[in-house]
Order: sequence, then structure tokens, then C-alpha cells
Amino acid sequence: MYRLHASPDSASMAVRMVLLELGLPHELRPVDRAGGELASPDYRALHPLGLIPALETPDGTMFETAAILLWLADRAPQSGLAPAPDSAARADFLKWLFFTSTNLHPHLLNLFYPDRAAGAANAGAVTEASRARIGTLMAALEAAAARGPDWLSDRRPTLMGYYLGMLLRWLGSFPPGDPRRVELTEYPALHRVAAYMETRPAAQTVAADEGLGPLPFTEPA
Ligand SMILES: N[C@@H](CCC(=O)N[C@@H](CS)C(=O)NCC(=O)O)C(=O)O
Repeated sequence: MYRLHASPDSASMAVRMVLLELGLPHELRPVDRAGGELASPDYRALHPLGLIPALETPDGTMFETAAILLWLADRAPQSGLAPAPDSAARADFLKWLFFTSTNLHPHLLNLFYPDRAAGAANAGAVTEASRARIGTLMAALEAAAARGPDWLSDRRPTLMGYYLGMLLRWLGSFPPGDPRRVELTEYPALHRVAAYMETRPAAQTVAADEGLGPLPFTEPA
């Protein structure tokens, strides 16, 4: 049995969707963010930085969203959520998974917490720099998606589809006119992937439970 430490509309969303997609029994453990639980010694024992998600597994506690997703997919090779370690597509898949987790995800977090990178006085500069970088990253990801790789399909579920769907949701969640906002319609291949992924029962279940709206990836509520 897995135990997922989670909070609505946070990075636990992708892990939760993949657990559901794989039909893996799991228990949700809501984190009391407002109550300061992330800073508590008990939570820091699960995640040294006090971040969501953390997943308790029979092999120990895991953190880092991409690592958790990859670990889950690798343990269910029949699911096809990710190319198997010995498949020809693995190299391409891995490089784009790490590209996403080490570039897009952190720059996106800078848009939400711009004071953390260089202090409150530099928050504006951090926001501007990260938003510009996100434009470059999105263009590269769009080109990768447009090549139609099996690991980022608009016809079947993939690990990358869930991970990117979540990140695209957040990029599209800023109000119209907000310079941080990303218009997903400007990235048609990624839009097609997100539009397919949000129809998956796993995505719909989490969206309903976490109040993310009927189109959680392409039209964030
Ligand atoms: N690199 C981490 C980032 C996790 C992360 O930043 N989680 C956010 C929620 S989406 C969080 O816990 N924020 C609470 C905080 O920063 O205080 C991962 O991929 O798991």
C-alpha cells in the first residue's frame, strides 16, 4: 500500500493520477500546508526540504515528482506509461523527462515564489527571467511533442502526459493579461496531448476531487 502526502492542486496531483491510472491501491494523507506541517520535524523526515509530494512505498519514502513517476512507471512496464529501460525510445524519453523536471518545473516554481531565488527585492527580475526562459523551454517541448513520440502521445496515456499536463495547467492558471500566463493554444502539439490526457478517468477523478474543473490541463479552473 502506498501513502501519498498530498495537497489539492499541488505536485502530488500528477502522482495521484498515475497511481489511479495504474490501479494501485493508495492512501491519501492531506498535508496541512496552512498549519505549517511542511516545516514540522515529522514531515521533514519524509522530505528534507518540506515539499509536496512525498510517497511512502514498501521500498522507503520517495520525493521528487519526476523520480516518483518514473519509479511507478518502471514497476508497471505493461502499462506503457514510459518506454521500458531497454527500448530504443528510452533515451529520448529520459532526456525530455529530465529536461522538464530540471528546467520547466523549477522556472515555473519561480513564477509562484519569485522571492525565494534571490530575495524579495529581486522578485521582479526573477519573474521576468524565468518567464523568458519558460518561453524557450516551451518552444523546445512543443517541437519534441510535434514529432509525435510514443511517450508523449495524444492518443494514449503517458507519464510525460500527466507530468506536463500538470505543469501546463499551472502555466495557464494566471489570469488573462498577467505576464506570467502561458497560452497553451500557442503550442498546438502540447495542447493536443493535454486535451487527451485530461479525458483520462484518472485525471477526471483527481480534478473532481481537488476542484480543478472539467478541463484541468487546458482550461484550469
Ligand atoms: N522538485 C520538487 C518540487 C516540489 C514542490 O515545489 N512542491 C510544492 C507544491 S507544488 C510545495 O511543496 N510547495 C510548498 C512550499 O514551497 O512551501 C518536485 O518535483 O517534487
